[in-house]
Amino acid sequence: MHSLYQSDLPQIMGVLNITPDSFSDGGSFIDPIKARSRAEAMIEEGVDIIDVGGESTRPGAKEVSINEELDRVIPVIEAIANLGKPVSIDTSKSVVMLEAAKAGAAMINDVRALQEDGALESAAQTGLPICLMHMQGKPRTMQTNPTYDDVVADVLRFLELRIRRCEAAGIDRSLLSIDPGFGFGKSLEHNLHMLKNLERFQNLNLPVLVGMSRKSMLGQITDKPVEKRLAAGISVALIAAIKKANIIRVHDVAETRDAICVFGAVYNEEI
Ligand code: 7PM
Repeated sequence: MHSLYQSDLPQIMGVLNITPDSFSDGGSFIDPIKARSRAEAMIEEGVDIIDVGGESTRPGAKEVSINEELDRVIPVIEAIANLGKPVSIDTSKSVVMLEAAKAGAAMINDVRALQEDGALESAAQTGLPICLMHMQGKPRTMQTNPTYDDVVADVLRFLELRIRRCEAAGIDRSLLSIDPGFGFGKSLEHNLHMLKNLERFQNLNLPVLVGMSRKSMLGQITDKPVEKRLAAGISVALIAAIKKANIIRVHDVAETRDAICVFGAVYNEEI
């Protein structure tokens, strides 16, 4: 049995958070065996890329030390790198990029678009594909008063600049993808305007990745807490698919995949 999921449909990136607050063991102990079963479950559900993140970038979150982030993510990457699906490392830290690559990571996902010290050079050194995401401000304060002239134009200009810096550092353009960074220094209006105009991000001729799963924009729209945002998350994922997103980053792999599969079956190359 196989579904009607077509190759022109977006890839599903599944979130495997290994921050202590997201794995309810309490404390800072993260069990690679538990993480591996979560990864296996996502593969069952049809995930295409597994995104491992050890730094909480939630608005207001405090920063994580290099050693703490390494202790969280490296054992997990080692435990899941041989499951047959590419693993991406959600990090901004140069050392974490290098160590994750050695541990078997197949992609770098950086919410700070390689702006931290040494990140550009280290990412280049790994030779891995890279997702460059836009964020305004820093996680602790970014939601205070986000301001843009034209959010899509401003985000595009930033991403273009980062692409040029990557190319200057010797990274082949074909390794890059871009992400407008939903919720990262954006009001609800900014987020909605970006989603409505998502096709404009295709102008850079690079794969477009989006992540809206469980985010507060969905809470603002539905007035529901994080554990009741599944339907809203599927809805925005579907809109992103219609607007030609190439990779969709979600917590709920099976449900999102079904929704996008239906879209593909109905429209089958017509849009
Ligand atoms: C805790 C709170 C952990 C919030 C993680 C988060 C994106 C990302 C994140 C995104 C890309 C979340 C965020 N969001 N990477 N990493 N795009 N490329 O809500 O939108 O998942 S972390």
